[in-house]
Amino acid sequence: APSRPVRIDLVGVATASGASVRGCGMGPEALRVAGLAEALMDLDHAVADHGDLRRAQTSPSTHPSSARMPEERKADVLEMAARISDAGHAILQSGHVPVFLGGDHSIAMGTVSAVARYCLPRQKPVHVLWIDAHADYNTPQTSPSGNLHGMPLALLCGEPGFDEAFQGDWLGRIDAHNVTILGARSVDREERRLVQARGIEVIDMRKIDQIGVVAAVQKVIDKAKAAEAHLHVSLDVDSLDPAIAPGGGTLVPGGLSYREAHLVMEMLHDCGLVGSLDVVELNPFLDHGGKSATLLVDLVASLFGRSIMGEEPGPMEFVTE
Ligand code: 4U7
Ligand code: MN
Ligand code: MN
Ligand code: MN
Repeated sequence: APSRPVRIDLVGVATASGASVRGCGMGPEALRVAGLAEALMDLDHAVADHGDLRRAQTSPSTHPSSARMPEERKADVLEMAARISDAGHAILQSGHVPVFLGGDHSIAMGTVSAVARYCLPRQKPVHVLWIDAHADYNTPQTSPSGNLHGMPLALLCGEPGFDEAFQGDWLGRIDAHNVTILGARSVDREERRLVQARGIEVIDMRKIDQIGVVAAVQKVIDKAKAAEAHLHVSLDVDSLDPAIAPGGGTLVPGGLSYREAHLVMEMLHDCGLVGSLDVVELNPFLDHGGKSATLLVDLVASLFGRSIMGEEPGPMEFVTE
């Protein structure tokens, strides 16, 4: 089947308010410099870059790094989430494929909300593939760090413990049974208890070692296909092994290899179900000469149809109006 070129809308979210390590606010620009738009256009897609969402002003802090007061950072995260949710929703309504460039992973509170709000009235189930070293399923009660980039999935799955400030019209909900976490190797004790209680599928690194990424990802694809779902992919740079992707603030050894990660993306392309994407947590300040940024761009290219032998890529039946 011939590949269908799509219209891809890039939305940068220049923020690190959900993290304690600063620098991932520069992520969107590093992905541009690494040639993201060019790589997608080279695959015959139409690309529009919406530029970056960012706060108009940030108050300088007298403290180093983890710096600003938790309440102030929370307000930033929530403001950005609302803006991302509205921007993403508008892009989906125009029939385009939004690609969100983080920024820390708290931006997924907004990105996945956009997808959920778009799909709900269309009776389209939302499936989420969360590719990450972490589960990002802490609540404000269970979080060991208080950092909101460790909590987006819990909020999106309707976990109690988030105060009313999190419950705006911008928030969309997803079903925990439609979430798969791939590549996990650092899950906090209380977080693990929650993830297990809600029935979230976790394909951790041990499982990948044992069954391989092909079987792991095929399972996710089969389930999404059977449900005729919109598949949202949320790619955290720390899912990758730190040896190939050093540009992250929360690195954990033992991650996905170069080929494992590409194979995941190639399979996702061929399934034709992916309708939206996050690329998050890239920290250019910690990266080694653009190594991680370049890898992420190549992975996104694989997801959008780049293949080694340039064969006609499989169907790309993205959600359109
Ligand atoms: B990321 C952590 F405690 N679980 O909640 C937490 F280990 O978006 C890390 O996946 C969260 O990078 C990492 O702070 C968030 C910690
Ligand atoms: Mn994450
Ligand atoms: Mn992570
Ligand atoms: Mn991280």
